[in-house]
Amino acid sequence: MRIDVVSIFPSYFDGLSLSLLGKARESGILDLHVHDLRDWTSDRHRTVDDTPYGGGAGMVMKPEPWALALDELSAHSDASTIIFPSPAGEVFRQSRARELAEQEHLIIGCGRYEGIDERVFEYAVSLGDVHLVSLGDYVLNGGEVAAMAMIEAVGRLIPGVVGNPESLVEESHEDGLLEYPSYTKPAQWRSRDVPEVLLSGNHGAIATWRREQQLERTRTRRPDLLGD
Ligand code: JD2
Repeated sequence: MRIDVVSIFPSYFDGLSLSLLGKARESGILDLHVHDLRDWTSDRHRTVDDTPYGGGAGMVMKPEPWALALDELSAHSDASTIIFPSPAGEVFRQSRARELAEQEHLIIGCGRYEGIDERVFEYAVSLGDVHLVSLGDYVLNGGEVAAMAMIEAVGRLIPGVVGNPESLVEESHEDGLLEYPSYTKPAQWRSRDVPEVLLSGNHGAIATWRREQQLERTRTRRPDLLGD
């Protein structure tokens, strides 16, 4: 998979090259390219923003640099999926991460200020499959942190990125429930015991206990996942 990220803060993504995505990148499974939006400006000050029509606080990202960036980057593949992190987008879930992990080319446009001129989203539809996606119901200052979360969630689903394929089906959200609690040695620590069933060697009893824990945690912490 090729991922192109466009941002006015490309150095935000430096840390992403490390961690679990590092290996995928080296092997060519994940080909990440981070770009500075200002490279598609042509004025002396490399301007990317302007005042909003209709008035209001803050600035809006100008459409021209975005269109040039999207024209150039979408030409790298026959089928681009173009993602704009946005507080007004659909919430990003594991189901979306699975969908995106199947694409050959993602372009992620990270806005700043009060966001991007609306016509950019309309124009992008002529270049690829466009999605406005929100990380969740809280306000960030721009799309970069959301883009990094999405890249990490998608990247680890690409075959060859996670070492152990079993770990993908067992964890949170893959089966629509929260994870069961995990323990490691020592078996007793500061007067706290590891649940006895986990030391029993009874794999059936362990599986049953873990499923009960998943259901109970989901019921108390995330009832919305059980369909309320
Ligand atoms: C962004 C901003 C409009 C207020 C580009 C915020 C996001 N879950 C999420 N919260 N906020 C964002 C997000 C994404 C992109 C931009 N801003 C600042 N815009 C109103 C603040 C500018 C996601 N994904």
